[in-house]
Amino acid sequence: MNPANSLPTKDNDFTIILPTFNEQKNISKMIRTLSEIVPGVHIIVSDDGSIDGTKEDVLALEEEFPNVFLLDRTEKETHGLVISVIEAIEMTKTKYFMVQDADFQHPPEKQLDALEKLEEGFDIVVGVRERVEDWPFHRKLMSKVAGIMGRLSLKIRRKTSCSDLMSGLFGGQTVVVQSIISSNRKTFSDKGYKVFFDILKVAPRDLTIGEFKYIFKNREFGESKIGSKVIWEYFKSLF
Ligand SMILES: Nc1nc2c(ncn2[C@@H]2O[C@H](COP(=O)(O)OP(=O)(O)O)[C@@H](O)[C@H]2O)c(=O)[nH]1
Ligand SMILES: [Mg+2]
Repeated sequence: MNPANSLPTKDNDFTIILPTFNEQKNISKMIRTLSEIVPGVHIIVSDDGSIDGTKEDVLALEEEFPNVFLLDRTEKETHGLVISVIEAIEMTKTKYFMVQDADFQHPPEKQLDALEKLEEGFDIVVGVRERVEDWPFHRKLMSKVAGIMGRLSLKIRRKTSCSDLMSGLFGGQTVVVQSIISSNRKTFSDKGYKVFFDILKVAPRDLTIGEFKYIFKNREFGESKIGSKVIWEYFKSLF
């Protein structure tokens, strides 16, 4: 890592939320990488009951990285990406937060771009995919259609929108997003997987959104858990 890429320690300002389900092959490397890029960053790993050693690896790193916290959701009644992320946002104590996949498909160095936008004062900050590496045609098509329908859905609701509603790389001013969540707590469906879109659906119209670009990388290790069932849940959640 080039030290010029690192920010000075900002011990209390920034939390990165990593939702995980069986990410043992990625999680330790991800925690180390993020801590190097943003020294002193707080990390919440929101794990939904992994059985591959993900949780054990996070616990083993907690001593070396005191700002790392495991939110172990194994015993919770409801599982799923949306609820895992929502609960992690609710417990965030720093001024800013970002949500990021744990599998390196979201380039961790882009957290510096995110932090810059957060410090500019945008309510919400989102990484916009300028390109997706090697997705099969059907997944690109579904993502495109989902984006068009999502924008339409927000337009009908007269809500603020952005160039990539399907991005999982997003965050914001913690108190702003926490207050959107607490006023609409019941609307966050446990089965959904696009948290960012669910938040925009219920957010105030004058919300400001800052964007930065990134390339959605291929997964190096482990497998995707997002199948056609969750995509169907998303389509149902549109209207
Ligand atoms: N907590 C939690 N994390 C999940 C769940 N499903 C996927 N994830 C995590 O969410 C991120 C994105 O999931 P992934 O399967 O890579 O989806 P894809 O990149 O859209 O194919 C990864 O860090 C996964 O480990 C879930 O049900 N609960
Ligand atoms: Mg992935």
